Amino acid sequence: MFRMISDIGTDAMKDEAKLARMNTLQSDIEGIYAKATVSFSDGQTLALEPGLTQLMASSRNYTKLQEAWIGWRDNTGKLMRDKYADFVTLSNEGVSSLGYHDTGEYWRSWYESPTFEPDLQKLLEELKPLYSNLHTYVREKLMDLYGRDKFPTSGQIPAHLLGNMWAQQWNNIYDLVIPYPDKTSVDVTPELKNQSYTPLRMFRTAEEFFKSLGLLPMPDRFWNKSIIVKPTDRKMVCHASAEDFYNQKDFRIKMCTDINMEDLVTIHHEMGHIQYFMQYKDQPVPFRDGANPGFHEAVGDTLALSVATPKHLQTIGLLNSVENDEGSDINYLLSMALEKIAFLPFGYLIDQWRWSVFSGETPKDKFNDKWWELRCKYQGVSPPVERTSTDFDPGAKYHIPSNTPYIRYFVSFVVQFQFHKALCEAAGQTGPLHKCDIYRSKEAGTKLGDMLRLGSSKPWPYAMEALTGQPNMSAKALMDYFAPLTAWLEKQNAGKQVGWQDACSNQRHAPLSANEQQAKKWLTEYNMAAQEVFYEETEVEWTYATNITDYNQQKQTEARLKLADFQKEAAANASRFDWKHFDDEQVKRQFSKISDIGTSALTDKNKLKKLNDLQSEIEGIYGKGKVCLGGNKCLTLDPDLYDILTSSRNYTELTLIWQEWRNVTGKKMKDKYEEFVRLSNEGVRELGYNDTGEYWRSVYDTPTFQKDLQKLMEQLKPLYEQLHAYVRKKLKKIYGAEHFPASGHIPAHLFGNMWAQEWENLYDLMEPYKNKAKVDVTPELVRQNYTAHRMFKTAEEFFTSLGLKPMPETFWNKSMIVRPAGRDVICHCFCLGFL
Ligand code: KAF
Ligand code: ZN
Repeated sequence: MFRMISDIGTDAMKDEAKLARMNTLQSDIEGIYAKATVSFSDGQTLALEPGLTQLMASSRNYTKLQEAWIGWRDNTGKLMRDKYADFVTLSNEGVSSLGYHDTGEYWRSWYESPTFEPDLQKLLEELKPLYSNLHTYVREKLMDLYGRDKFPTSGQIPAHLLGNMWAQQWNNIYDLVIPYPDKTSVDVTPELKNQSYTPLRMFRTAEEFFKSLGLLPMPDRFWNKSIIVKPTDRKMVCHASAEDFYNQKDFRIKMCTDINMEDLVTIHHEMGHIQYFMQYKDQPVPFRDGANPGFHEAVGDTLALSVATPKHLQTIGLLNSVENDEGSDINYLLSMALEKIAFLPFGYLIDQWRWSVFSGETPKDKFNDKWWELRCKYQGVSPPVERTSTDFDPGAKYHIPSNTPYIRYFVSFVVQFQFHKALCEAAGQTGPLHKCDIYRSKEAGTKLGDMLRLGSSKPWPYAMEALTGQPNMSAKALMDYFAPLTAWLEKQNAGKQVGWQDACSNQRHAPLSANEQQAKKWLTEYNMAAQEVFYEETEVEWTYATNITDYNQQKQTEARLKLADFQKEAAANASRFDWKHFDDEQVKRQFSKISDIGTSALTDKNKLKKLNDLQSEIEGIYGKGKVCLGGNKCLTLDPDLYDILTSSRNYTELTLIWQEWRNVTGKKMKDKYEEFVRLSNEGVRELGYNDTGEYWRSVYDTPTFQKDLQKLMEQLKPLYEQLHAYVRKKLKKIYGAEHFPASGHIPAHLFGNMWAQEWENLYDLMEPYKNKAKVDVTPELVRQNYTAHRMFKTAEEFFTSLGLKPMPETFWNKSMIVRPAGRDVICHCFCLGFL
C-alpha cells in the first residue's frame, strides 16, 4: 500500500538484497503466527480462532486458562524473537534513507503533529482514574472467584483471567462482574444463536445500519469476493482485515466470523474501513487514506456505539425487554467500559514498546522485560508465570508479527466518542450520550460522509473540525459518556485500595484464611445492619435536639441504649475473629473500629443506662438554659444573649449575663457531670483505656499527639500574646483600667463572646485603620435582606464552584436553619449525617 507517493517507508531501502531479506523475515514471522496452535495436556489441539479465543472467553478454570496463555506464547512469540530483532534493524535502515531516525519516528510522522506524543500521554492521564476504578472493581470480583493467593501483592491482575488472550478487552468476563444481575443485560450472543444468525446475516445487519444513515451500501463485488467464514481447506490469517484494491470498485473483508456479539461489533469495525474506502475513492491515489490512521479505525466503532445501545438492539429484534432504570443503565455502561475503557492502556502501550525497540532504547535481550514493565505499569496486568528474556510475549499479539502500527487504536478509542457525540447532536438526540442511537438519521450520515470523503487530502485537524466543530483530540466526550459509571464505581470502591504499583511483584497475597473469609462475609452483613441502626438513632437525636421535651429525651435515652447494645454485640462478634492477623488492611481497620466502642463497652446495663440518662439530663440543662433578669422576660443563649454580647459595652450588664449563664447551666449540672465522668471512665476501661481522654485521643493514631499539640501551642504563643496585649490595651481604654487584674489577664466577659473563645465581635473596637476597607459584611447582608436560606445557598455555591457536590434535596427539605417558634431546641449548630 502507498501512503503518499514519496513517503514509501521501508520500500525506500536502496539495497535490493536487504529489502528482499526484510520481506522474507516479515512473512516468516507472520507465518509463524498464522500457523500456531496450542496442544493441551489432555490431548486437545486448538487454533487461535475460534478455539483459543472461545476458551479464553468462557473458561473459568485457572490452570486451563494458564495452559492456553503459556502455550500460545510458546508457539508464537518465542519462535520469532530472533527474526524480529533482525527485522527491526533492517526496517530502520529502510526508513533512514527517507531521513527518519527510526521506524517509530516514521510511523508517528503520519499524524503530522509535533506534540503527538505528549498529547497522547495527557489523554491517558485524564482517562487513568476511570480505568483504575474499573480495574479495582474487576480485581475484587476475580479475587473472590479465583482466590487472592493467585494475585500479586503489587496489585496487578493476572493477564489470563480477563476473558481475552491479551487482556486487551474484558467484555467476556461481564458475567462475573455484573452490577445488577436481576436487571437487563445486553449480551445478545445467546439471542444471535437462538435466532440462528449466520455470518452473512450479521454482515447484512451491519450494512443495513450504514444504509439507514444514507451511507453507501456494500457493492456486489464486496459480497462476492469477501471471505467471511474460516476456510476449512487451507490455512488463512484469521485476523480480521479490510482491503482497498485501489481500482474504485474492489473492496473486501477477510474475517473468520464467529456468531457472537463481539464479532458483530468487529463486522461494523471492518465495514467502517470499507465505507471510508468507498467515500474517498474519487480522491487522487495519495489521498485515498484516513485523515490519520486513528480515524480509519474509528468509523465502524463509532456506528457500533449506537448499535450496542439496548434501545437499538431491541429495534432490530435482538433484545426483548429494555428496562429504563439506574441498574440496567449501570449494567450497560459497565459492559461498555469492559470493551472500551479496559482497552485504553493496552492501546497506548503496544507502540510505547515498539517505539522504544525501533529507537534502540530497548535492545534484544530486554525485549520481554520492557514489555512487562509497560504491561504492569499501564494496564495493571501481570504474567501468570515467570517470564524470561527468551520469551517474546509481544509477538503473541497479531500486530507485532504483521508489523501493523497500534497507536491508531488508542487514537480511535478516544476520537470515536467525539464522533459519536457530534453525530448524536446532528441527529438531534438530546439525552445522555450512552443512550444515543443515530439509526436512520440522514443528518448524521451526511455529516459523517462529508468528512470521510476528504480522505487524507487535508491534515486531520481539519477533518476533526468538519465533524466536531473543533480541531483537537479530547477525552471529554468519552468521560461524559461514562460519567454515571464513574460515580458508581467510585462508590463501589470506597474503602478499597484503588490502583496498583508500577512494577509487578512475584510475591502473591497469602490465601485468605477461612476465618478471614467468614469475617468478610460477616462484615458485609454488619455494614447493612449498622446503617439501619445508626439511621434510627440519628433520627431520634435530631428530634430531641430540634424539640427538647421530656418525651423526646426519654426516646433519645432509649435509642442510645439500643445503639450501645448493638455496638457491644457487634464488638463481641468481631472478637470471635482473629482480625489482628488478617491480611487485608482495609478489613483489619474496619474491625479495629468496630471493636472500639467507647463507653458502650460498659457491661453493667444499669450503669450504661445511668450514663446515658446523665448525658441527656446534662444536655437538657444546657438546652433549656435561660437567663432571667427580673421582670418576666427570660433570655435564650441564641439569639438573645448573643445579641447582647455582640453589641453591649456595659460592664455591669455583661458581668450579669456572664454570671447568670453559668448559674443556670454549668452550676446545675456539676454533680451530674462528676458522676458522668466516673461512669464514662469505667466504660472505656473495659476496652483497656485509662480514662475517657485517653480513649478520645486514640482516634488520632499518633503516639506523640499531646506533645505535638504542645509544640504547636508554643509556636503560636508569641502571635497570640501580641494580639492579647493589643486587645487588652484597647479594652482598658473602654472599660477603665480598674477592671483589669495586675496579673495581665483580661476579664473573660469582655470579648463579645460568652466564652471568650473568639473575639471577632470586638472588631469595631479594635479596628487598626478606621477609614480603610472593612470586611465585615453583616451590614450588607442585612441591607440586601439576606435570608438564612440565601446564606446557605451562597455557601453551597462555593462548594459546587470547586466541582464538589451540591447539597441533596433531602438536606434542603429536612434541615433546620432558623430557630423555630414555640419550642426549645439546641441551637449549637450541629450536623447529623443520616446514613
Ligand atoms: C479495535 C476495535 C475493537 C477491538 C480491538 C481493536 C484493536 C485491534 C485488535 O487488537 O484486534 N483491531 C484490529 O486489529 C482489527 C483489524 C483491522 O481492521 O484494524 C485491520 C488490521 C490489519 C490487518 C492486516 C493488515 C493491516 C492491518 N486493519 C485494516 O484492515 C485496515 C486498516 C486501515 C486501512 C485499511 C485496512
Ligand atoms: Zn481496523
